[in-house]
Amino acid sequence: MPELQPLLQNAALLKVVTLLKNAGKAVILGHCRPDGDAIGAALGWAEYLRHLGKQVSIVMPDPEADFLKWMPGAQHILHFSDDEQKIRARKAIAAADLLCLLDFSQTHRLNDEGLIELVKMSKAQKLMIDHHLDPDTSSADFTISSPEASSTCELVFRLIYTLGGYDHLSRSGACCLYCGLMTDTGSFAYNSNDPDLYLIVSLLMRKGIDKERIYRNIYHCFSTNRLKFWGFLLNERLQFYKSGKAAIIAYSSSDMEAYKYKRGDAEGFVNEPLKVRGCRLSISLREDTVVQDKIHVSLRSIEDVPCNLIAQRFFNGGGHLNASGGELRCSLAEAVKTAEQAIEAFSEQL
Ligand SMILES: [Mn+2]
Repeated sequence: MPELQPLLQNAALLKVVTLLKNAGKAVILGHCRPDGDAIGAALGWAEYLRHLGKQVSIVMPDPEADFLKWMPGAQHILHFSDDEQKIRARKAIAAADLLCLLDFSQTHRLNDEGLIELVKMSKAQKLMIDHHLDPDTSSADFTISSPEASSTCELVFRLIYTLGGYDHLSRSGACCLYCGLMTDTGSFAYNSNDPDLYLIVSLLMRKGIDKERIYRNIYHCFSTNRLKFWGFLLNERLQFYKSGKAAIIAYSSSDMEAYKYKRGDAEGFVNEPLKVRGCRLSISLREDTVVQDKIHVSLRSIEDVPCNLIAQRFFNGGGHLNASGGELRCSLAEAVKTAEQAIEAFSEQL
């Protein structure tokens, strides 16, 4: 049976051990609009830190989508966007001697000036664990960055395993970490060719998690409105370009209103066009429901089509090779034009 290799060795491992040993009160932070990986990693890591005897709070800039609320422990996460919880979050951060920055590589991903400032000014030791590109190592005392990892949950699992914490991992903790592995790989459809990933899955399964139930909780949780909204987007708002090699989905806040859109309802839709044979790039443009002329951009691709470069050059964003995001400040119609230019500019690579 192959063995899972340690995540860190020697000096690096010692540094993390020392960081943890010196900490009594920890706060775990994740990125805005936290996904299954951010929430899963935070909950899994929190369990381990509590096992070490630390007092732990989890602070997210804003709430997770409804389909993640069932995750064990999610109900105790503090949302900085909530006035009452913000007070508790501020207190926890002020009292913390360790801040763990999970699933983001740049503090602007906290997306709240007040929260960013709190983290920057904090005298606590900071540990960043992340798998995004270009980590801002200056924002943490120690950074575990591994862009080739499937997910932050994978890194957190490997770290817990390396630190000897696997035996103490509970079924709930395993369930949370599995969620991140599953959601960040589209249920092992991409970013998941590392054979060691399945060693980790096996080790998580040995904790008694019900992965079929987890799958249903995450993916088979549509409201009737959401499913009909997807049908509407497919029929009315999806355009193909370059003989089907690229796609743009553009929808307005009034489209969302018509289908009683709830946060998370469009989650995953950007992947749909890639189901078409030969489609290699999908760009989704979503109008903000509150701020005028603000467009949320999401990009997905396959193989060597560089979403991250397209996001950088055209959409004020970045991310991974096959999954990136960005933002435009313009009308939806102008955003479509920008996306068409992006497809034109990268047509050689399609
Ligand atoms: Mn992630």
